[in-house]
Amino acid sequence: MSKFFKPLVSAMGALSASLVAGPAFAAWQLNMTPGVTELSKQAYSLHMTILGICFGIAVVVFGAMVYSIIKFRHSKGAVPDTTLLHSTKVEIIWTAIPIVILVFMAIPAARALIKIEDTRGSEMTIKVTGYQWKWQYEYLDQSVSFFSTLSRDSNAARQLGATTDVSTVPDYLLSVDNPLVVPVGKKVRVLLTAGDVIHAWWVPALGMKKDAIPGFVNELWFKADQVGIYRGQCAELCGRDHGFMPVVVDVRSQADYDTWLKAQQTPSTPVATETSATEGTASSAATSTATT
Ligand SMILES: [Cu+2]
Repeated sequence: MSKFFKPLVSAMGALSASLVAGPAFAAWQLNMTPGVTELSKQAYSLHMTILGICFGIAVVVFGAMVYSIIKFRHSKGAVPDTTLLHSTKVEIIWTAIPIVILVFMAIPAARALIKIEDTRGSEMTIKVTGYQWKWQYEYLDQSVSFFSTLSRDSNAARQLGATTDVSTVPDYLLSVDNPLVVPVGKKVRVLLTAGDVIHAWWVPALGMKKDAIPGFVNELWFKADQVGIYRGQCAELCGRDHGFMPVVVDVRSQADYDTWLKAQQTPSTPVATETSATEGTASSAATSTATT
């Protein structure tokens, strides 16, 4: 092995070993999550359809290429075909086919995009404000408002010089003190903004991610089909502690949600902590996995 390749190969070996040995590998998953909302499922099926089309195109194009290279090689006495050069018929065919494919893909994609933007018929609205480095949730019309910050155990374990083994911290860097609590099966409209710099509110299982921009109000909606806790992160590099402002959405049954809401509206009761909820379906931003 040459002087150049030896360190390269050992570096690649070390890299692959670290990838295999890393704790993230335990949740190794190639595909995106189908999620638990109507929109996330639609995005997932759209992704699978288009992936299938791309795969089909790749098989046809590379198949034809490999076949031609082998079948019509110079050593077999192949003579270049000049009839395809500047042929109007061929030009029309190889322009029309991709157009048809693109239109075929654009129809379901446009349908999904229109649905994503359609917040009509929302049953409740929550204003979400990003700050360095926490989220504020305000339930408009319910007079409930609270901040959501990184959970105490994750925060202690992440400090420089901390001796805690982070693998022992439950949902390390993906848990908060006060999650966003919403009822299952309700169309929830989220109004997004920020108080300082640009953040982005992202929960993979809900299929939604949008920027929270100071001075602007963005909106998104979701309707969770399953009770559970869904985790995400700030997805816009927002400063030093960008990695320490996770998003946790606690989807509860209507009855549980009503009880929680009533408790919030009683002034002396502190907001429910994440640990008080039943952990049903979980999704982490790091793995984009939803399991039941
Ligand atoms: Cu942020």
